[in-house]
Amino acid sequence: MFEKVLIANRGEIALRIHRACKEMGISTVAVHSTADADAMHVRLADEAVCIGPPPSKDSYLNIQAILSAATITGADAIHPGYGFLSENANFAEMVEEHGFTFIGPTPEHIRMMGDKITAKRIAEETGMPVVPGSKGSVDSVADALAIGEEFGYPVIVKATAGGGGRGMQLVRNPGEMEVNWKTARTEALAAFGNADVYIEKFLTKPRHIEIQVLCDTHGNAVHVGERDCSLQRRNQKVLEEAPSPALNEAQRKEIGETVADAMRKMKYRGVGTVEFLYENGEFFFIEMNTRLQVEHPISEMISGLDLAREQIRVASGAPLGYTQDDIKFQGHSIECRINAEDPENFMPCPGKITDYHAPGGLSVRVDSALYSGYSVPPHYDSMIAKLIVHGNNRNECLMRLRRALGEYVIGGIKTSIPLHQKLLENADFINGDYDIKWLEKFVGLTD
Ligand code: MV4
Repeated sequence: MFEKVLIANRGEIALRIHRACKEMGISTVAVHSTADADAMHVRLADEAVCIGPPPSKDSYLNIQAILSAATITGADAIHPGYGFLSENANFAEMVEEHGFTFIGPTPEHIRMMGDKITAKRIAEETGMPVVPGSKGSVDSVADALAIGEEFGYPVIVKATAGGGGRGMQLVRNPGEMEVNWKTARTEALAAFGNADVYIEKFLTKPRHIEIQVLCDTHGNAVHVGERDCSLQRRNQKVLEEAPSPALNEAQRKEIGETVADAMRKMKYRGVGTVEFLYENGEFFFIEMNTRLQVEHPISEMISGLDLAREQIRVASGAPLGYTQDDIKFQGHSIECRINAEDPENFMPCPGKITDYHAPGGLSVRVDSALYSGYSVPPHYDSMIAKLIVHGNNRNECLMRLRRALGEYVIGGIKTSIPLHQKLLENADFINGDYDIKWLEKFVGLTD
């Protein structure tokens, strides 16, 4: 096992990884920008290294500075967290070349899943159901129109180097194809340096359901159930729940086993998430995320697994030590993402936290790096806390979540807590009756 891990991230996920390390007897190295000198992840870590000025590109994305910090502190491994360098295959490669272990998948798996056309081909080859559409990239208007005819409108044009909702164009009829196909290519080239696009049948009212997987380097793979992440606004998840209100036991087992089997076939290692659109009882693969995700805690709450710990263990070469049958799902869990933003207009609201009181009690978990007197810097993501609760069933979970949100005091800045409180009073949400379009209607803002 590693003796020292460098955590190449900030905020709550840096704390989450630090805590997993300490519970495994591993010492930790924090890295930070000058804006984060007083941050909680710096305070709790055994050692800390300043790696640059506030802008992420000069600090948390500064590969040379991070590798230097690992070298001077004698770290064995680097954990990238989520965002920043977590899905950068070149970074993973450089980490290994410098003699450190990258706590994540191989650079080849990251690269494969980062190219969405390749990801879809691999998904299909390993037996996962994919969204109907073009076989590879669509390089001419004529080919694009032929795909439209074959699969029927509406279709969606997506950038192969995109993902997470960036670089997509809806095409409702053949008349829109030429302009939208060209726009998609131009935007893809500008945003990602790669103009290649592919085309899929557009699903009009799907849910976003993702499967958590965990794999070791000995050929073992398990799934840790699903998360329903349909409640999003502008490609940002707002609230996630596990299990999905839309699935039954048999469906869960079937898609879970299909995904775990695919992971064994592709020799995936570490934790990962396979994203599907789910409509009319059918699953359609869209993307795979090769990182520990923001919403991993709800899967931990229903399974009892410590996914951060498991990720570190398998990265060190340890075998899982349990099988699918050993994983039992219990109850229901929901995560509310709490952002430093105006709950009315969603404008970011960084600033000083004047009062802070986190909720507690049975089955209530707060993953956050906040403290009273802390100043939320304006340079980074606005997510400042995750409130995660567990209940024996969905209703108990909802009652507990309302109770916990009511206890939460974050004074001095605006937060999205009131938005979550409104959401938890809504009949559609209470009934689990929502899809990926629902939240934007609810907040009364459409793109
Ligand atoms: C789609 C789709 C409908 N049909 N693909 C957006 C995020 C990215 N991961 C994929 N996305 C979508 N792909 C087909 N063929 C609708 C979306 C989509 C979406 C997906 C999940 C959650 C929220 C969403 C909001 C708008 C669009």
